[in-house]
Amino acid sequence: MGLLNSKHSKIRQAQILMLGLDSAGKSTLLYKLKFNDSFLTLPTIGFNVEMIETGQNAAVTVWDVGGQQKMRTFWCNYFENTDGLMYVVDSTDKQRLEDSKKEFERILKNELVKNVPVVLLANKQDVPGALNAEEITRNFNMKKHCSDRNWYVQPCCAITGEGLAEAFQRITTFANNYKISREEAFTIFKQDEKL
Ligand SMILES: Nc1nc2c(ncn2[C@@H]2O[C@H](COP(=O)(O)OP(=O)(O)OP(=O)(O)O)[C@@H](O)[C@H]2O)c(=O)[nH]1
Ligand SMILES: [Mg+2]
Repeated sequence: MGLLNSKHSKIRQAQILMLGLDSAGKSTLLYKLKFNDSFLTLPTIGFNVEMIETGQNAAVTVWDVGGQQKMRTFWCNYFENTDGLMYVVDSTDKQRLEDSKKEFERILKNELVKNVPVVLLANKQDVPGALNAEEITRNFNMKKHCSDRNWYVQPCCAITGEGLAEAFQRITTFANNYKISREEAFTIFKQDEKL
């Protein structure tokens, strides 16, 4: 995975929004994927944005927005035009699991991200005692809350990079399919308008 060159104008490019509580590992994950390296991160104030190539003729723009409490009220400012949502969970932070779940449910209720596909990342799997993907799936009641969209729960470790490529392949496929169905719906709407 690497930098994209601006000449690649024909590349399908989905917009991916990455959210989750502070310290979930969003920025670590983003930079591991982008540079294949582990960086010391500081809490994100505002956002980071990176373009990541996910395959031949496929790329995603990833928006990594700070997760501190005071930043969460601004999350909705990034919802418009999102083709895929990545929600990062610190699988070791059992105390704040409920908070994380509440924020997740709040996002899903927003009309602007209705039907937008979700990949939930069960991060920090390298830490002994971390909840596994099945436990996170159950805890977040994914079947119920994501019944109106494509979803997947991916176990990962942002430090070693394990699970990240799979997660990004998955969200890219989901997001491109979502984009196509949205464009088709828009075309039908426009045709109906002409009648
Ligand atoms: N053990 C372990 N630590 C991790 C992992 N991912 C991130 N961390 C650590 O978790 C801490 C927070 O990581 P960040 O990437 O800054 O978290 P963030 O989600 O971007 O946080 P905000 O910017 O405040 O929203 C850092 O000390 C990371 O090194 C992981 O998979 N395993
Ligand atoms: Mg960050």
